Amino acid sequence: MARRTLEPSALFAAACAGDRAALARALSLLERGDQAAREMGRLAYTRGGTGYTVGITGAPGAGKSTLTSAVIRHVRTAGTEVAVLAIDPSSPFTGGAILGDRVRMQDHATDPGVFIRSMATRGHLGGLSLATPEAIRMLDAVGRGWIVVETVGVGQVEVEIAGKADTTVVVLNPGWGDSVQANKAGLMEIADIFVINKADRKGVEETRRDIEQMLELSDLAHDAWRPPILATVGSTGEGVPALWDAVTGHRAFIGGSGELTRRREHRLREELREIVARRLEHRAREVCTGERWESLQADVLERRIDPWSAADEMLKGVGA
Ligand SMILES: Nc1nc2c(ncn2[C@@H]2O[C@H](COP(=O)(O)OP(=O)(O)O)[C@@H](O)[C@H]2O)c(=O)[nH]1
Ligand SMILES: [Mg+2]
Repeated sequence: MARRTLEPSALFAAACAGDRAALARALSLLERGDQAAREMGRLAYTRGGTGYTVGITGAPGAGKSTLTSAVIRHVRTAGTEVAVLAIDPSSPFTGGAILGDRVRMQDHATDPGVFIRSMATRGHLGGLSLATPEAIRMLDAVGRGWIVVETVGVGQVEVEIAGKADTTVVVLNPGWGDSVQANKAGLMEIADIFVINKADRKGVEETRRDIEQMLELSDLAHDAWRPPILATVGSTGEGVPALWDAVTGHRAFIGGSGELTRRREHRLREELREIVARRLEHRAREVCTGERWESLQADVLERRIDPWSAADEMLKGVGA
């Protein structure tokens, strides 16, 4: 029944009861960002709070999806349930995932303990940065304890999203220059754990030294948590148990130090601020149309009124 209805509360209830198709539809509904999405968001927010997010980020081709798949395989041997949100802002119409991701993730398609979703934003007012936390809250609300978020670590918005996880893993490759690129992209600041993936190739030690040098120059090296630098081979799973140990170690560390609470509060405050800003922008576009707008523009152009006074006129009685 829930498959056919779009009514948010019925969909939400079905998703919470473990109906995967309903969960997928609930996420699609959230991505649209309309009134029904608002209602879904309200339902999810009141129920969540126990899930933990792990961000996996890095340049395209670094091996994030391969590594994510290996991480899933590893945690599933212990029976841990996991959800994956793969974010690819470059292809909103295909649902976000490139074919390679799809194929790799098929390995887990029949495992009920794994839920994989790629994100698209379609009409969402706030774009990816506001759609992502809502999708995460939905996965959290239905009881997914671990939520892995794969993001491409290029571009300001993407790096911002990547840095919003509870634990952020930055994936680099061996060889000269990769860490320099990562540093430029702003990935060094958000890293809780570094992974040198494709460690079957030459140059692991050079990359490790590069990262260490950059850490020395940044504040990170002097924080209570010094990001470990690990080596993995995503395609064989080598190094993945140690990576997962580092993730759970970081979780325990920030849980104990109060940093987890601080991070989450900071994220919520930022999100709230962004929602207000986006809604005001949206309202501004609505307001700047029509007759009054046209005539005020004419007044400004003919110097009967200055731009700031004209804006005051436009903003009279405007709510968002
Ligand atoms: N040699 C080698 N290749 C890898 C490794 N991990 C991933 N790859 C390959 O690197 C390519 C990009 O991997 P993918 O996971 O799609 O990267 P993403 O864009 O970061 O998600 C694919 O061809 C993978 O098979 C690894 O550890 N060693
Ligand atoms: Mg990928």
